[in-house]
Order: sequence, then structure tokens, then C-alpha cells
Amino acid sequence: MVKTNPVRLATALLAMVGTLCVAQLEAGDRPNVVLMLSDNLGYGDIGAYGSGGDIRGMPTPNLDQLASDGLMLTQFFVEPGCTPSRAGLMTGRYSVRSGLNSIIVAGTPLTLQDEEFTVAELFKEHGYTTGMVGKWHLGQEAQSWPTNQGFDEYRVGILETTDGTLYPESMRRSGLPESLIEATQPQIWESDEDGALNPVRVYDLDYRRQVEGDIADAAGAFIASHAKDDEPFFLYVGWSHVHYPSGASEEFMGRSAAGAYGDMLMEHDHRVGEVLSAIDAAGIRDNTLVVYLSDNGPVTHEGKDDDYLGSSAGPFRGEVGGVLEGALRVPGMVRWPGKVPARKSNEMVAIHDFLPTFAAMLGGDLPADRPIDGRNQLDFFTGQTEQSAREDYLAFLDGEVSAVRWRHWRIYPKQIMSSAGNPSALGVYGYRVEGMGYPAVYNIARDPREQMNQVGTEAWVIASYMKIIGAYQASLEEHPNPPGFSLTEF
Ligand SMILES: [Ca+2]
Repeated sequence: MVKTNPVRLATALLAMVGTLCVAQLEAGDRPNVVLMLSDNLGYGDIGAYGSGGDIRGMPTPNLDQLASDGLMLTQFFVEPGCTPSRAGLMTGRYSVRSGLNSIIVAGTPLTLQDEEFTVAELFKEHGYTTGMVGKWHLGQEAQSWPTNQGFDEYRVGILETTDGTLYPESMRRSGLPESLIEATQPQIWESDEDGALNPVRVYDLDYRRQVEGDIADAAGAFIASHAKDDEPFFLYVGWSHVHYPSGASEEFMGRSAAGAYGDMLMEHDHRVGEVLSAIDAAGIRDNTLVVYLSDNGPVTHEGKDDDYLGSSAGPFRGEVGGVLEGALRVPGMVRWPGKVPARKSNEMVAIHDFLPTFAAMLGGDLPADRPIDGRNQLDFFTGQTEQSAREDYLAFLDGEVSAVRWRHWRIYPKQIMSSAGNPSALGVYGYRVEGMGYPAVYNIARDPREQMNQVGTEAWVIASYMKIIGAYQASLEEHPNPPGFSLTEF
């Protein structure tokens, strides 16, 4: 007969209890979640990231405070533009998998499909009240509306983007009839009780100056009205700032030494502060998980209006629409008092990781019938490990794998060239060029501006590159990507 050692048994039981306690902390927590996404805010804009804020004449005290109160990610990756990043955030999948890898512009058929499983639908499954305010940019069709993708309500809705505020004047100068200009003018949308969206006002250059304040007010009202509910809430705030055209409210005009862009960034910081204050005023700070992210890299050379110099990628090179480091590496912060230890980390996290991380937090499952590219970062966020669940990242242009990040290496199948002979260096104006049959390899830690292709001396990294691309290609065998839409191949 085997004798049981009572001390050993007690130790084993304690260990089990310990495991259970940790598991309870990890799964089944249902904090309120406020997820904020800024637009075109670069790595170098926020003071806390070292090369923005005060030193560029546009202080960002609220964002700096948020960064120091939570987990400040210094290696956070998104996709090359508004639509792809938002698709990645909502679905946890690379945007090529939902056919949304191009920025939606008028005249293209891109739209978020009904069958995609979104972050909002995940929260709905777990009994949350869900709301969205601000910019969506995942399609205008009814199937794509926030209210048909898991959100109970949608306020101050920008279904597309802010570019449209610039079009009427240009269309007028092109001699187009007023009736057409009026018919295509962007609108602000609100949901009704049935979830249908109705236009409530024109989104023009005048309203551009007011919209960020209205987004903050609507977010604050949602927080105040649901803070005392029995069920938690999920609020997604799609900021309109700091996308061009610059449009700060009167209160912020002329305040920044950096010009119109700085005014807008300072207002954006203030509006983020208003939402954070609403959380505090409602007495739910400790039970509210706050996430703040940018959707893509900067626009440094707008080339329109007076705002020639705008956002910045800090130490990196790259702009919206491209796949250089600065196009994809942007600010990202996570605050959850008592649960997410405040710290700065250079571990790799991607915008796709939030869906699986939230699912793990809620103790919920993700759909098993599709590839999910996001990784569960809950243990990393909560400080149970200091290593993130990711050391690689893929980036796509026009449906093609266009850049691979693995550890501190950055590898391009085709070389990315900045635009030449064009006054704007905007990412979308660049081009990809076939090399000599070898990828270009950069050490991003040593060479953050990507000036030295090292494929000749560091070809060993190609093995990892092939493995990462191979895993993606294998996933396509069972789940081919939908036919993408291209603006350049017909
Ligand atoms: Ca954007």
C-alpha cells in the first residue's frame, strides 16, 4: 500500500488552489472596456514616446499620463492604413483574410462582411452593453454597419473617413454640378432604436473643427449612462484626429508652436483626457480596461492646405499606406489598475491581438472555422510573463506579403522605394521593386531608418522568414483569402 505523505499532499493541494485562483483572475473577468483608436498618429507624436509632445511644441499631458499609468508598448504594430487596421482590430485577422486590405475609398466595393466575427460580437456574447462613437471606415453597406457587427448603438458616426471633407471644394473647382457634390458629401450618422443608421448632419470642413469634441461628449455620455448598469460595457471610440485636414476647434487654434497639426494633436490629447475623466467621474476607473492605439503611421507631408509638416514616425521611416517600420509601428497603451502593471515594454504586440486577448479575459471561445492571426496577450498584459506571445508579424500591400518582422529583423520580398520626383513622401506614393531574387534584410534595432540592406551578410534570417511565410501560406490551403480588390490590377 502506498502511504500518502500529508505534507506533500497539502503542498499539492495548495498548488492546485493557487492555480485555480490565478485562473479565476485570468478568465471570466468582465471589466468595462474603453477601446480608443486615433487616426494617423505616428510613433513620434506623443511626449511619452520620446520624440513628440513638448519637444515638438505640442504637449500631450493626458496621453503621457495614460502611458505612465498602464502598459506602454514601444513595439506595437498595425496595418498600413485606416481600413486594414480597423479590419484587423475588429476581426483579429490579417485584413487580407476579410478582403479589406485596401483603404476604402468611394467607388470601391469593399465592405466588412456579415460573417466576420468582431470584437463587439465577442463582448455581446458575454452580456456586455456595446457602443461605438466616431470613425468606422469598414464599409457603408448595412451588413457592415457597427450596429450589424455587434454594437448596440452608434453615435457621431463617420462611416468612411475625413478625406471627404476636402472633396466638395475640389469637385466644385472641377465643374461638377452642385447636385452631385451634395449627393456625395460625407454625413455624420446616428443609429436609431432598430439599429438603422440615419444621417444627422453634413461632415464638412466647418464641422471638422467640432467633431472631436462631439465624439468625446458622446463617449462621456455613454460611460455616464452605463457605469451603474449591472452588466459591464464595451465602448469603441474611433477618433477623427489626427487625420488630415487639420481641424482643431476654436479653443485650440493657434496654441501650438508646431502649427495647425500641433493644434489638432493638442485638442486630441485633451479629448482623450475628457474620456478618461468621464471614467473617473463615474467611479469605475479600477474596473475599466482602457486601450489606446493609433491605426497607422503618420502623414508627414500632407501637401495640401497649410499643414505641410504634420505627424512623425519618430526614429523610424515610413508613412501611412506603406510597410516600412514607421508605417506600422505606432503608440499603443493598455491601462487596467491593479491588473495590468504599469510599465514600458518593447515586446511585440499587434492590433490583431486584442480579439484573442479579450476572449481569454472573458473565458470565451473564438470561432474555430477560420484562421485567427492575433495572439492571446493576457499573461503578458497582466504581468504574469514579461514576454509577449508574439515575435513575428506580417504586413501586406495589395494582397501580397510585403514585409516580415521577426525579432528585430525586418525583411522585404520586394524593396520598398520612396516616391521620387513627387513632393510628397506619403507611403501610398512609394513603390515596390523586384530585386535580384533575394529579399532585403534590415536590422531595425541597429538601423531604425532602414538604410543598410544586410541580406549579403545576414542571410541566415531567411530561414525564419521562410518559416513565417510558410505558416501563412499553409493557412491559405484550407482558408483561401477572398478575392481581394485591387485599384491597380484589373
Ligand atoms: Ca488612419
